[in-house]
Amino acid sequence: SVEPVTAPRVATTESIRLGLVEKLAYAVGKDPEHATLQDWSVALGLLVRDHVVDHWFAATRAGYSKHGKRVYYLSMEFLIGRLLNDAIANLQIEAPIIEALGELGLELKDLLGQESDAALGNGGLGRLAACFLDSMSRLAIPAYGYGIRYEHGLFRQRFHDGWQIEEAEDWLVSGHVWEFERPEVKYTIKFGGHISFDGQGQTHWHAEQTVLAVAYDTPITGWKGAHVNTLRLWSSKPTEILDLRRFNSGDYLNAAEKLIRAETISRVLYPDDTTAEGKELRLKQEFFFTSASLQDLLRRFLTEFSDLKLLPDHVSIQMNDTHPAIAVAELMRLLADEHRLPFIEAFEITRKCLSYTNHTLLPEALERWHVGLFRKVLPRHMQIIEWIDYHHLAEVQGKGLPVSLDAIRIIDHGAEIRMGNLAFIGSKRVNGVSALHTELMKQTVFSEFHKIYPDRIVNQTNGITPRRWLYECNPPLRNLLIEAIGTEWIGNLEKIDAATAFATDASFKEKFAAAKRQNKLRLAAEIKARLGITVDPSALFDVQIKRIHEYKRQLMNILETIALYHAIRRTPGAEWTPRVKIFGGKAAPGYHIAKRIIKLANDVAKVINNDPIVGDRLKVAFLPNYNVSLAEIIIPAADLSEQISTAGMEASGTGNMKLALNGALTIGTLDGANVEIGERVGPDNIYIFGLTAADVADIRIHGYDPRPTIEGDPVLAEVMRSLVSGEFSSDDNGRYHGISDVLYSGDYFLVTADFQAYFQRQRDADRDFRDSSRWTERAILNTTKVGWFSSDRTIRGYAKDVWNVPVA
Ligand code: 26Y
Repeated sequence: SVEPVTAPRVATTESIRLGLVEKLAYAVGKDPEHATLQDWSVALGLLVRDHVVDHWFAATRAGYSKHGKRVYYLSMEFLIGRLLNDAIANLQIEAPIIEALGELGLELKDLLGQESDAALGNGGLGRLAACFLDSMSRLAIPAYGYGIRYEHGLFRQRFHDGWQIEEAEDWLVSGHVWEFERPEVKYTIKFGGHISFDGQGQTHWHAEQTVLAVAYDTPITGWKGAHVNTLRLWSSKPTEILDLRRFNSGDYLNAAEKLIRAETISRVLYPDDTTAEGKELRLKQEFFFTSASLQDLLRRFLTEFSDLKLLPDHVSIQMNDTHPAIAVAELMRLLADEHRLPFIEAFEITRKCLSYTNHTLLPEALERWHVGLFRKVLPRHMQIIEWIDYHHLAEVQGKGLPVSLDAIRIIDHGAEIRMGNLAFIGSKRVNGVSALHTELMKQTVFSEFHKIYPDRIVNQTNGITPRRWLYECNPPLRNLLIEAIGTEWIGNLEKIDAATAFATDASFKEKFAAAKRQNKLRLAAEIKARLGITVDPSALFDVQIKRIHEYKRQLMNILETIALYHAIRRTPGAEWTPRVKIFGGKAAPGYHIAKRIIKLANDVAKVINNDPIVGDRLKVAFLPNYNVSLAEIIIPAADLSEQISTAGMEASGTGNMKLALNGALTIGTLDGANVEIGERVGPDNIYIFGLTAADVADIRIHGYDPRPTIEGDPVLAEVMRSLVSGEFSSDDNGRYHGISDVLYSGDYFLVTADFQAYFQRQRDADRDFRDSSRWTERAILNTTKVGWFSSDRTIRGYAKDVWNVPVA
């Protein structure tokens, strides 16, 4: 037998230098004379990967020997970003690498910049899944992430004349060193066709189409390499390579048709995170990765155990939103049809294994499928869902509780399948992602379910990994913290509170401000390089970075920018706090208003940035193609964090946590996790304004007329006039009439209702920023008081309240 690798290798400058040159030669096929930066980057990636693999094997062996419970995190999206620096940081091998590269005349940061950004997600939900993988490794929970290996991740954004243009993303084109293809790990996935029963209790699904799901594994290194988990992504492949009948008859091109049809399933990430379109391909993607994942985990379970009744003791499956909610029916199908368990037993087991996280209350984002389409794609699952719906209804009726039965049906009036209801009924626990959001879940979408199952809904407030979002992205602040309080906070962020004692220490304050300035210089250089705009690094950097959506109210920020611009022009000689408004974010390609909001921001930027009266008092920079790598540059440089959603609409937010941790003060509404951030940093260190969720609910009931609000506020009225007059669109005066109309007629997101309060809080921030010493103290307190928002804490919560697994 082959001896397993026992102790992970040690990195020395010498071993790294020799290893690099060897990888360059034998894995990349280049000699140092002719190697490009990209070649060196791949060589370094492969070398670091060897170190990761040593730790990975150790973890996998330990997992098998313990026969414990495994956690499976099913998610359509994993917004991972780059992995090289993350692995180097977690393994603590940066110093020898920098030295070895130096000897070769290379710089680490140049090589890091060569890696493509794995953007297999839209935004918050996908990035949360990536932070959770990191924390599950940190806590040594034996876990697998399961998702789709999209050939093309989220589209790349560029601006043409200020309008968003989407381009195909191509992360795999120059090779991805982190994944291991597992051609032997493959499952058949069926679609369509019909069902027959053979009279002996056996059900047969005669599929119309079958494809293969092939595994690709990426190791996820935990802090100090103590544990490494696996992210397993599925790629779709045809079951036969060519249609031989067609091929032999000379029809070469059409012989490849099935191949293309099969590979289409994992071709591209759906770029919409707000409107759930009932598209067939999307449903196929959801079933494709869910079925492959469940087949895989059942196979793993059955290599260790034989009694499927024991499944809930060894398996916890988390559904990241409803995208994998078909798992409820698919697990039942596998248990009942394939493994011959009675339906009722299959249902019991299923409900003990699965749990569901809800990330949104927006009705348009809740998934529903037309029964006709669903039956066509998944005929057997349609039958199973009908069984669950009927069985569950009878169960509830039996309890005689005063609930609306309409609200708890999975199949809504025989026409649509509500995936949220399916997920709820099939789950042991259902959780929201912030205290407020969980409360609203209980009161709104799931209120009837909550009456029946009062213990099922639990809260797990989101978190972020401190490794990527402080240690890796902010070296100046990281080093300062280590100097002041040591290194414990990196693996245990709540310890960062120890630095609170330094908030009034003159020398620490000075160093903190210097670190912020260094980060701002880095961002200023990026703004210069990407947009040609020169910004003053001592100005207040005011940052709003997130997907563009009306409920997130980038529009309100732009209107405030216009109001400030008007005020500066009126009295340029007054005492102004120089500000740079920084925006980043993508609009879904079909979301026309969101795309027009981007155009407005760019139009406003053009006018303001070129107005000599304004000069350095105000600049506006919308950085294109916001992604994880750009976030890593923007976040450490922010002074002010815009979290200004209409109260009740942002489930949690996680950018709010990243920005606060990096010493930005929040200006925000009492929405999502802002509420909990405010509780921790204290009211003096956050700018809260505007309507509460309760106020918003009230207004929605009584109706809102924006006109008196607009006309009663001369500042807002002037801003509105500028939209209509074409002040920012002289080439097309009518361009923003539509936006003006939206605000005048109903203003669903209550931009005008919150404008005045927002404008006032912004002026408070202006005033406070001028006292730079005091501002620095408050920035420090933001950093030191938000340790609770570590995703390590969140995952401990899931481990205890949802999964019932031990943690390190
Ligand atoms: C069904 C399809 C249209 C769809 C695809 C993606 C629907 C929703 C999504 C993604 C939603 C999402 O990213 N939600 C965000 O989740 C974060 C993590 O919990 C929250 O912090 C954030 O408030 C929420 O908007």
